[in-house]
Amino acid sequence: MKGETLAPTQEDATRGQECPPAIPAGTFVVVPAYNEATCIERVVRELVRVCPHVVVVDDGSRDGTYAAARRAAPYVLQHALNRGQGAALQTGIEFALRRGARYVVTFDADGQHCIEDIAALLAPISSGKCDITLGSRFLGEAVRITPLRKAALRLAVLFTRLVSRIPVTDAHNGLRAFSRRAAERISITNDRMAHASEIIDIIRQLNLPYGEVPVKVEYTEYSLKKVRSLRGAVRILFDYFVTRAAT
Ligand SMILES: Nc1nc2c(ncn2[C@@H]2O[C@H](COP(=O)(O)OP(=O)(O)O)[C@@H](O)[C@H]2O)c(=O)[nH]1
Ligand SMILES: [Mg+2]
Repeated sequence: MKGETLAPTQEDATRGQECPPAIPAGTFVVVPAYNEATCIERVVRELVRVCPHVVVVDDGSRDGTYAAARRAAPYVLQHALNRGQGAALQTGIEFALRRGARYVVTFDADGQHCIEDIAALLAPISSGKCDITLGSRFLGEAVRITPLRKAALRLAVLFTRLVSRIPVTDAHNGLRAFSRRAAERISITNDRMAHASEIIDIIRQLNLPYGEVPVKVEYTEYSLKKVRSLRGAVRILFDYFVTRAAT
């Protein structure tokens, strides 16, 4: 297993014909969505311009997320009840695999991620360098966030490094990519937000080759409104240890 910072090569950038630019054929983008009616349609419309296989998993939203996603996405799945981001991702990944996905990308519904980063995440996987790439907002340009949020994210990184013993630089970034082989082997059992740490644990347990790729996270007014409270962070820790004890 190796964990390095990976930048795309020219050869990587020209691979793939089905969904230009530079996104390899057989890529499925899984978008977990919970109460994102105001932005899901725009996010999906931008995604389908670069990749035809976009799977939205409406996680039991109480607003118009499902209807908005249906207007733009080729595939929309729905949880009858809100189960959490981890469960929504697992549902979407299983669907993508059943549809024959060769690569699976996970992409948040709130417009925080940049479409241009997807190709860079996939390049090291399609060229066989690794099976998983994790987006890191701390490897590229300086991130413009409040000192408190930065401290919380750094703490999450420190915690992950200590507990999972994987030297990541960003522990809770929703932008990731998996080869089919990795997606088949990873089974997210933590329904809620602690799935991010669980994925990193699985990388270590299965000794999967992984790399980190610099990505940009856009902190829009909308996404900042949803920033988690201290109670939310404690809940993530609690969920993480419960899952760990059970596996
Ligand atoms: N907060 C939350 N997000 C969910 C849930 N289910 C799916 N999601 C989606 O998971 C993604 C990340 O959620 P968000 O709250 O923005 O987390 P953050 O960006 O990591 O702080 C978004 O696309 C949400 O719509 C859920 O139960 N709670
Ligand atoms: Mg967000």
